[in-house]
Order: sequence, then structure tokens, then C-alpha cells
Amino acid sequence: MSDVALLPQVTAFLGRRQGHFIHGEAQEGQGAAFSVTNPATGDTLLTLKGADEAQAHAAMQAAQAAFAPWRDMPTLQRGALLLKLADALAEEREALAQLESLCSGKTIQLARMLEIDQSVAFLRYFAGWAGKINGETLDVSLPSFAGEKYTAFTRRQPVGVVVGIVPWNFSIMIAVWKLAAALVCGCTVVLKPSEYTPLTLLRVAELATACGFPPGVINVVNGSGALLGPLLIGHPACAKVSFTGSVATGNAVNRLATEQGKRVTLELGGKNAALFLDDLSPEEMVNGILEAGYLNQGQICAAAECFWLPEQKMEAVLALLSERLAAMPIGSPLDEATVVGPLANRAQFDKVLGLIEQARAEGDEIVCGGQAQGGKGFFVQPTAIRVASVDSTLMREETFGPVGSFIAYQDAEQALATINDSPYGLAASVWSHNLSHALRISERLEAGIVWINMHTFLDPAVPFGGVKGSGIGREFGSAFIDDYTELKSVMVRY
Ligand code: TXE
Repeated sequence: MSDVALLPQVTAFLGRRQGHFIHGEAQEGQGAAFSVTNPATGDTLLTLKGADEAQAHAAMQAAQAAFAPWRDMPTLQRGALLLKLADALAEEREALAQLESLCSGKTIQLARMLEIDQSVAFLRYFAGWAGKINGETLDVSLPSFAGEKYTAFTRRQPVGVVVGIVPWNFSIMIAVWKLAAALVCGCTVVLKPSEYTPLTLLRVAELATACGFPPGVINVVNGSGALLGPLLIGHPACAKVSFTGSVATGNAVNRLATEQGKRVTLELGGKNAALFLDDLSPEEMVNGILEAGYLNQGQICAAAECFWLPEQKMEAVLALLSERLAAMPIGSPLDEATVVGPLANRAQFDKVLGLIEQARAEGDEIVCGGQAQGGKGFFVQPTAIRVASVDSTLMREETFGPVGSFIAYQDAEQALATINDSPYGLAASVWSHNLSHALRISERLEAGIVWINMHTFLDPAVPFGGVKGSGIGREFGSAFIDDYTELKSVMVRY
């Protein structure tokens, strides 16, 4: 097989000077230059200049100026614009997927199905909330002395300008989660993509403008997170921050935002577990493990990294899993036959290889993989590691790579207790034909989302977010409304 041919509009986009999207216009940066690297080759795709302080403030001011007219636009009109943007993304599917694959190393198939098709689905879902974000009428108990009566109602009002800070693993889809939720509530947004994947959101913002979104409603500023984060969050117009990324950066963002009285939603990673009960066959377990742990080279915040297997099945599962991992086509992400692409950037590549080395040093057993693939690009073999004990670093530290850690258990209750003994709790799964047993375990797993006989699938109707150190707040479902609106009470005497 060979790479798909790049569409002319992708080559043209890469040939243009890129920077930011502020007040409905593409702008070049005035700050420090940085390069975007193709992780499949290690070559520079293009160099752009980050935003300086003046541009970061200009983006916030543009969003602030656009806020009142956007808030006051008839709600269904806002929903209609989100639907138009969904259609525009669907039409631009291939070009956006190619651009995303070039920047992030995501396989072209996943870029199409997750970055674009899922973004379209989420946009349509959130558009459907237009006209349905309501308060309630309240029964007031105040006494009446002279025949006067009372009533009260609540309204949901948009919080204002939302700063959306986005990571590199799903740079379009995660941005769309924040953007669509904010916009349907009547907020305006300033998005800050990761330095590693700054390009596709610029194209999304261009498409939105062509769809008729007024200038300033969607802004994109690129550059160093350490520089821009404080500038955007600290700006007086910022009412709320929605962040997805690492625990360390998320905690810093949280401190900064809460010190200044800004609302925060955090979706951080963790160390997600998958618990397989012993009624499953080794083949069923392996199918589950591949779904839970290895999609997008493991670079999914909700992916499982710790796999708990019944002791008597461990050998058979690891033997079969090793065969299946070794047979996965690894190579160019633009080749439709590729299943395993590169890791998204050099920092991630170095981190994952470093953690594999540490595992070796601690006496964990590398069952398969465990090496860089060699040649150009940031490829790491899909890897399975049987950890020496629950104290191994790999049982605690997120690799965010194609690395599963395997541990045997004798007693499922003991396994459950150890899984819960974690500072994190984003996601977990339990696998069994015995639905009754699995449901009982799901009640006690400490995670924001628990899957039964599935893992990693996200649906716009189902709230998503972490407990403990894995985050604050929920995205999707109706839960997002609390985060993007203020509840106002109105009392009336008549
Ligand atoms: O994340 P960062 P990185 C995890 C994963 C990965 C690790 C590091 O384990 O190995 O994080 O990735 C912006 N104020 N996840 O370094 O730093 C930054 O520019 C405000 C899990 O890329 O968290 C980018 O836009 N913003 C995760 C975003 O934060 C700042 C997905 C995320 O970058 C900032 C990605 C600051 N001071 C990585 N510093 C998940 N939960 O899905 C940086 N940023």
C-alpha cells in the first residue's frame, strides 16, 4: 500500500503563512517562531510565529466585543450556524483529516473517523440544545398580607468569553467539544491549540467564518502555553477556562483561574484500568485489550493502561496479545492500511521510551515490543509489559503511549480495591459475560465513566469527566450546561 495523495488544498494551506485567527481574520504572529514537525518523518512541516501579548489580548477583546450580539442572537439561529459548521466539516473531511494526520501522526483512517466524523456528530448534538437550555418556574412561599402574589423563575445565561485550551492528541475533536458547548450556550471562545498541532483549528475557524459566524465569536491563538495561558486566563474578559491536558499543567491552570475567580473545567489524564473477569476466553480478553489500550498509539486520555487479568488466564492472553500486536501494520499514517502510526511528537516519544526503560530497570517483563521502530519518525512498537508488582512505576505513571501494563489477580475484590487506590479516576472498564457481576463492580469503580464490555467510546449524550485528580466538571450530555451558564433567579411581586 502507499500514502493517499495529498489534496491540493492541503498543500496550498501548508504553503501559506499561518498564525492565528482573530476577529474573523487569519493573522500572522508577532511573537516567537516555532516549527510544526511531521512526527512520521521528523521533518519540519512549517514554521509559524506565536501570538505576542498584544495579539493574545486582541483575541480576548474580539471575543468580548462579539459576546453581547452573539448572546442576543435568536437561539435557533445560533444552533443553525453550528449545524452549518458541521456540514462544512463533513464536506472538508478529507482535507482536514490529511492535515491532522500530517501534524499529529494520527492514522488517516482515525483522523477521518474520530477527528472529523465525531466532531460533526458532536456539533450536531450540541446544535440540538439550541432552544432547550431553560430555567424553571418556582413556587414561592412568601406570605401575602394585602393580596399581593409572588412568583419566581430562573434563566440560564451564558458566562461570557471562554478560553479553551486544547491538547495535541485530538486537536479538532476536543476543541469542538469546548467550542460547540460554549457557542450553543451563547458564550464566545478563544481557543489555544497545542504547539504541536496548531494548524487544523485555523482551518476550522476559517470554515466557521465562511458559514456566517460573526467575527470574534471564534478566535484561535497559537504559541507557547506557558506564555499564552496566563495572558488569556488573566485577561479580565475571561469568564471560564476549559482545559484538556496533563495533570501538572491542568493543576497550574486551575490555580491561576481560581485565584482570579474564573470558572474552570479540567479534563486531565490519569491511569485508567480495565478489569477482565475470569469467565471470558483469552481471545475475548485480547479483543478488549486492543480496543481499550492501543487505539491512536494509546494517546487517548480515556484509554486503559493497566490491565487486570485473572492469574490462570495471564499466560494465554499475553501469548495471543503478543501475536496480535506484532502483526499490526506500523508505518506511514497516511497509508490507509496502517494501524500503528508514530507518536505525536518527540517529547512524547522520549517520554514513552523513558518509561519503558524504567520498567526494564525495575524488573518488569517486556513481553512484546518495547523498542522504537527505528528509521525516521517517532514510532514505538506496540508494547505489552508484565509488571513485577503493583508498586511498579508503570502502575502509576501515565505513558500516554502504546504500552499496556499487565498484572495478574486471584481475587477480583482485591483487584478492585487496588484499582480504586489511585489518585486518579477518569475512566475504567469491566469485562464479563456476567452482567450482574459487572454492574455491581461498575457501581464501586471510582471513575467518572465506567464502561462494561467496551472501552474508550465517547458519545455526546453521555457525560464525560474525571473524579479525584483526573478533573473537574463534565462535558457532554446536559451536564455541560452548568459549566457554561450562570443560573439567574428572577422574583416578581404582582
Ligand atoms: O500537555 P500539556 P503536553 C498528558 C500525557 C502527555 C502529557 C504531556 O500524559 O504525555 O500530558 O503532554 C497548554 N497555561 N496528556 O505537554 O502541557 C499547551 O500549550 C495554560 C493528557 O502536551 O498539558 C497545550 O495547548 N496552558 C491529555 C495544552 O496546555 C498551558 C492530552 C496541553 O499541554 C500551559 C494531552 C500553561 N502554563 C496530554 N502550559 C488528555 N487528558 O487527554 C501548557 N499549556
